[in-house]
Amino acid sequence: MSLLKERLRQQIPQVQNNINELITEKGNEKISDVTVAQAYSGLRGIKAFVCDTSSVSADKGLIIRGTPLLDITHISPEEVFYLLIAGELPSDEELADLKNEFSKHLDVPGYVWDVLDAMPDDSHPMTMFNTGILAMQGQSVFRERYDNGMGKSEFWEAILDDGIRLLAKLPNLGAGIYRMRFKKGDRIQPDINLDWAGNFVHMIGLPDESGNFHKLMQLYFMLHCDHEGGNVSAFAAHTVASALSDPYYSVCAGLNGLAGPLHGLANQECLKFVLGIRDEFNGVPSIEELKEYCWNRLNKGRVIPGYGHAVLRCPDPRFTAFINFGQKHIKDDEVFSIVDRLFEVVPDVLQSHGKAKNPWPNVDAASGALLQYYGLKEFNYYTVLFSISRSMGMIAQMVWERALGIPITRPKSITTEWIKNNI
Ligand code: CMX
Repeated sequence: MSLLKERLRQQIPQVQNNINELITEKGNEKISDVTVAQAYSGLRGIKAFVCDTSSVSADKGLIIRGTPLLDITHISPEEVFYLLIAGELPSDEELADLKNEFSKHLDVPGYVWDVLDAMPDDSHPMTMFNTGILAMQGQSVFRERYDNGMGKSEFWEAILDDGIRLLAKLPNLGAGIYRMRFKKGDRIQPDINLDWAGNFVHMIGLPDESGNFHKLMQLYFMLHCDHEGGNVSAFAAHTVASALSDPYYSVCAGLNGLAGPLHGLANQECLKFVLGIRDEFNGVPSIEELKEYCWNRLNKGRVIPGYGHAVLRCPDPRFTAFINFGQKHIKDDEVFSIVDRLFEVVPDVLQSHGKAKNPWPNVDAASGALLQYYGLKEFNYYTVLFSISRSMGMIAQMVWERALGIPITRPKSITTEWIKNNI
């Protein structure tokens, strides 16, 4: 048994007890009211369920198991996955054990590549990625054990088994899709001696003499890992998993939501926007030129990608972490300079525009500039990277939901007629 599983086995009864006590003590207390306006506006701000892997505070951003993101940007994706699930960073032995678990399951079955190969050449990389995940569903440990009568108390273990297997394969699946979709040559086999991000960099096949692309991907995969439970992808995955659909189905469902331009696809939209500015001005525009460019876009009824957020009311610390990385490693790059300058201009513009509740940059505003610098220029691929990382949070949330026996998600909808007649 993996050390992570052993640790969870010890933790789960204690957490179950604590929660049962909490429900006995406070079960009838109210945590939220719902107004008619909220019922018509994406359930915004309604506190209606629990997610302990991470939380998002309006003025601080992502907090992972109690630690603000900017305090732990140095940790690896494997460490953050352990932290999300176990609530603590792993010891050296636990980390080595987790890496060893991943290294056993790196291979993507051949039939997945055949399925992807049969898709049209212009398929979106996210469609290919999600198809690849779904194609592997037949391998689900959860599904097999459920079919064989597994008891409820064992659900979380099977979810964790599936989660580790799926996460281990995602860098391989993602890198293979990159090479296939953008005609970069044969796929590159994974190397069991490399870490999660290192293997991705190795398999995608871009040169990295400085080692800084590896550093960037470590940071990238760490920063995108989770964003509490109510965002589109986490909530979709949570809902689908609550029907006891296995992690292949549930992660795929979540990632289909991540593929929307208001959510994870904004990272592709954002670099497209920035490159459009560079082409229009033949380089880095002045502050005044940039202001006018943004206003023109807003006046056409279009959003400024990479800005705004449903929960945050401050610059996203994930944006700050990327900007810090850029300032250290690629300060003079033209595209990065435009991103930097947009940060000087857009918040004021959005504030004067008066619509967006949050005028500050989100996670997607800076990442593309960094990726393109290191040679990953195909921006319609970027959401695949977000997906590889965000799957960690979805899996961590699912493990705990099954461990705590959270039932099927089924909020109640009402009709407009009901509101007219009953309120
Ligand atoms: N540019 C222009 N207008 C914006 C805006 C932006 N960046 N952000 C919000 N607005 C507008 C909204 O479209 C909305 O307009 P309408 O009243 O005409 O519908 C109004 O301001 C109020 O929106 P809000 O309450 O501030 O924002 P929401 O919670 O509804 O939406 C988000 C949040 C992220 C979808 C929105 O800010 C947006 O579209 N941003 C641009 C896309 C983006 O960067 N998405 C990535 C988010 C991070 C992620 O999930 O990956």
